[in-house]
Amino acid sequence: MVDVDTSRRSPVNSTLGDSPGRIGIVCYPSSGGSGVVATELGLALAHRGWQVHFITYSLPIRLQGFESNVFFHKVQTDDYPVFHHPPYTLSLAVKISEVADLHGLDVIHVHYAIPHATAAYLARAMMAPRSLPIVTTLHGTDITLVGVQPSFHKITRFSIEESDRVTAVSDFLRRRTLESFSVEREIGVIPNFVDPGLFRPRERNLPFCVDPTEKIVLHASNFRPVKNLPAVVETFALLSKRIRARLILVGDGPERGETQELVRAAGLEDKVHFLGIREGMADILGCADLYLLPSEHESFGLSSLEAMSCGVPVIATSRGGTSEVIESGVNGFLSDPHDTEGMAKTAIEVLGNADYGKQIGDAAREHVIEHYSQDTIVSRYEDLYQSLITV
Ligand code: GMT
Repeated sequence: MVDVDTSRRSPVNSTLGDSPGRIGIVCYPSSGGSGVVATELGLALAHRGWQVHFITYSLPIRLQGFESNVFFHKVQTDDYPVFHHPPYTLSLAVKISEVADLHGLDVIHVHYAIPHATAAYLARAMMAPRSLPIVTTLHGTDITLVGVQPSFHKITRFSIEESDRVTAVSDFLRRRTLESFSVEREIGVIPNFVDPGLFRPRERNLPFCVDPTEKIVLHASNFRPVKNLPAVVETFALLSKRIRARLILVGDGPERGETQELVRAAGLEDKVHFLGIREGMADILGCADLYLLPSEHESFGLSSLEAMSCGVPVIATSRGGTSEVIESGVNGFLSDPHDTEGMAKTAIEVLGNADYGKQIGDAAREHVIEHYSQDTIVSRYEDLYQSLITV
């Protein structure tokens, strides 16, 4: 991987020998699901010979180390006292157009509509008459929470309309987008994916989980209100009255302080670990006994997919697109996210009966391998790009 100075190079043409092409990927570099999907997609494409250019304000969390065919372009914003906020969208648009020109990008794929799809639209307009096909992938809150806000609604709709291809990570999100924005265009569904070779069952190796008779309950998120952290703590408080267990919380965000307070108030400090943002999620997930994701809604639920791939039984919210992935009682469980008693009851059944837990976990892994393997889903994105490059 190279941090490229794009400012002094001459344009290259789009002929790349055996390489399928050059792609720019725009995403949020933080630990949120959209950035993780974008990064894993870019890395997988690079392994397939694509030249991949990440364009973000910092190095994406899963883009550590050096990889061939992978380039990183930092978006620099310039501040000035007159600005209340530096206009990131403009700096991003300029950077996209520079990278596209200098490296001969065949396509730009933006993850999370706001403001990335708008910046890509501006970049394409600045580059005319040279074309730059735009693929926009909608991930969830860009539509359900942010894009629908009055100050963003019109520009979100416009940017979706102006993209050459639009995908959503679930049919729930596709339908929600059509309803909320009255767009008439086609939106394809390409679900989240996982590498089952990496996300696999593992021996327990967490230093603070030394007691093999103690069950490990896990939750990972960006600690935003939509993740419903109080339900995680409440469910754990109820189940831990019956089962010897430990709760591991991975990630960070605005609700962390309140969550710590809830844990303290419930007298669970000695049983709950806050790990913060971590690399190596596969290692952590692979040794859990149960994964909780009681969000207010999830368009897909990438973290629960990763847990399922590790053979870990999941209790996830029933609101959103999770029912497209989980068949409740067969390869995981769906629950109203506020029914903490119901979730605790299910958790006790799963954790209290190792055979039952293994049955659900095995079914989950099998389901993921069959439908959500990286190899299969990345090929679908490649087909999408090829349909734009060859027209
Ligand atoms: O809310 C998050 O977890 C972050 C957010 C994001 O865009 O980074 O996640 C969304 O995208 C993920 C990847 O496609 C989906 O798996 C999540 O379900 C979705 N989150 C929500 O819909 C709340």
